Amino acid sequence: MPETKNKKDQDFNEWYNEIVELADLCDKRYPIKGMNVWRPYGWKLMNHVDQLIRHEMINTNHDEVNFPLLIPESSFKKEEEHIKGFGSEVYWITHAGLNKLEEKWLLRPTSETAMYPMFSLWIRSHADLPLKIFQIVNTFRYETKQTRAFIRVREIHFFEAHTCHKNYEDAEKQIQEDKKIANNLFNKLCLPFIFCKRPEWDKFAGAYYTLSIDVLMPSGKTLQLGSIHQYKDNFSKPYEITYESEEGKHNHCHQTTYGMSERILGALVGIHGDNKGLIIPPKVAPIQVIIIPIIFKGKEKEVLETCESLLHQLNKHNIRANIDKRDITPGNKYYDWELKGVPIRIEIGPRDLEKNEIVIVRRDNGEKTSILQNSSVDYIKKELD
Ligand code: A5A
Repeated sequence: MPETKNKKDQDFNEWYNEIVELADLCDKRYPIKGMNVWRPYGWKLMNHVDQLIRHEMINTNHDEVNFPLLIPESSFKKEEEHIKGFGSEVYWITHAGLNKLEEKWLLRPTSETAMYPMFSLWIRSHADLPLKIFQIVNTFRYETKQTRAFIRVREIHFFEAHTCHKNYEDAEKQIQEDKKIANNLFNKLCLPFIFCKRPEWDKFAGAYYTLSIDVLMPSGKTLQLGSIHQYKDNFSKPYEITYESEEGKHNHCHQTTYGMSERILGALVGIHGDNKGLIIPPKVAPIQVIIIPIIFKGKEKEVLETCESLLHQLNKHNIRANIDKRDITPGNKYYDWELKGVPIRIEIGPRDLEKNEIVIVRRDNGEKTSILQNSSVDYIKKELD
């Protein structure tokens, strides 16, 4: 079987760069550095990860919102630490059409300063709390370190949850919930991680404290896949986010945020992949099962019919499956789908039909098993789980 030019255990970085393009995840030739084009296969994969995140959010009573991309300079400048942290990383808009703007706008690097002026209008009383919202949008950061597909980009596919609470204790409970969400999500993605309390100098700009979600990459470096922040009332004071308590007192909210990005894809590629290509966890694989008909003259019809009937059954059970009917050799098809990281390959040829069997090959460990056709759906479901 053909392998990548660069080897994962010899030159991890070059192997990574090769694989993200070979597997059609993204195209880095777009003429702005750090702004890559999502190709269909990569975008599907990202969407499946987003769906897992949405599922966790909905289960924990977060509502999805969508804020404008642009933020007025005056809103941005309200929290001092935040500006110090992000000031050198933002893109500014100074003109609109032929006019110079009276007040500059910036492209959101994250959305605290877009959301919090609105929160101060939305939150009136203790009955409005907790407020738990999230969005999945693009954010922009003028990264000056070397950019890398998914791992460090300048236009970021970004998830951010923002919550407001009555007091510090309630905000702390939110952080416990956030940790559970991370456990559920990264278990499904088969990514081992640790939480790590960041030292003072490395906490998020404006946060009281920051927990990072870190994985170990094969290069030996850690990669921060997400972060959970306790803000206390650091933002609610400058943004005047207050509520009236049961006793009629006006208090500042305590806030948290939770951020993740397409960097998760970087970890999936880097940690799971091998020299044949991607290995995608079934929960997020755009195609979970690929069926390859092994065609011999005179037996085409029978083989294809069996493939179609299996495809139909798999789809009925919500398994994302496809048949590769291209006019190329089975070997070339195996190579393509291994590169794309499809978890299960099924081979069906005339000899299998005679025995009422199909052949199942797992992408992760290469295990090859023949099973009876009538037990195939249950078997495949179990293997995907
Ligand atoms: N407002 C909070 C949630 C926030 O912005 N936190 S953060 O700055 O730490 O970003 C959240 C996550 O986004 C990071 O943990 C990291 O995984 C990811 N991220 C940050 N900058 C990135 C970049 N340039 N490219 C890809 N992912 C990035």
